[in-house]
Amino acid sequence: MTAKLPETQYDSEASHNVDLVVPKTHNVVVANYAFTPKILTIKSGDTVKWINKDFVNGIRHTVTRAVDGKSCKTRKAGTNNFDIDPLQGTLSKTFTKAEIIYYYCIPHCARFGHKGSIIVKSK
Ligand SMILES: [Cu+2]
Repeated sequence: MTAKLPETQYDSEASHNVDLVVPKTHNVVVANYAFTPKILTIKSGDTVKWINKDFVNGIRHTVTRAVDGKSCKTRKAGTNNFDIDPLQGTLSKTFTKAEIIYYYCIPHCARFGHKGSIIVKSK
């Protein structure tokens, strides 16, 4: 009779295998002129989905990339703005490299401090 490892031991091994890590989707709720969570930490390969809860009231928000976390006016040169789709009220974007992304909402940043950031960590 051959020896067989218990099932639980197989599960334990698998959970420690980095190659099996599945990319996640993180939701950011956009409501009341705020991004929640305001600062989100993710891993490279993960997707962020912004959901505009104010869309039902006809309020448009944008997710616009900034140079830093202080400015409300500067779009980062050479990068796409990833504005929320005005028809759907949601936006999904996958981040593939370790970096810090600062973003803001064009109509509400200066008045309401409507901005956020994403910290992308390497896998
Ligand atoms: Cu806004």
